[in-house]
Amino acid sequence: MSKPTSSHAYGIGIITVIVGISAGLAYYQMFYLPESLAKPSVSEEILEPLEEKLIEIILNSADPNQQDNFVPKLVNIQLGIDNKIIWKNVDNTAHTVTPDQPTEDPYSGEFGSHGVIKPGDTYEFLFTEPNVVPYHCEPHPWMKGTLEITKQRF
Ligand SMILES: [Cu+2]
Repeated sequence: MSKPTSSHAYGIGIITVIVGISAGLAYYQMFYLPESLAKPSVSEEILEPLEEKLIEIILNSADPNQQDNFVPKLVNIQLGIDNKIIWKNVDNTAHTVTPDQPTEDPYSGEFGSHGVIKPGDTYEFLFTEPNVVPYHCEPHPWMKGTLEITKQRF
């Protein structure tokens, strides 16, 4: 006598769970997922900085006895001023720009040249957030540089 009632309640319970899961999935796909995949909004002046910062990989950089390789070695960068950095390899050996620790910019993604920068080639990266990034050259680990990215100073 109580059996039909309990199986009825059981059925409603299952439907409730299914509806709940579908609603959750729909929310995840329509709202949560696009938002988490979308790039963060970055102000126009940071996306289009006034200047580019040039770092040269100078001749004979592969020589461990040569002091200078990434020139300049320590670079202060201001967001909105010169936060687009270009490495130009003016050496006759291929080099890399590789962060000492994996470094990601929320807008530009993973920092570092994937593969080598051949003689005459460039590698560029746009930083959009303050950070301190020590980096090196993978084949010649004595080649070291540091970037200090700060907010614009007025
Ligand atoms: Cu190198």
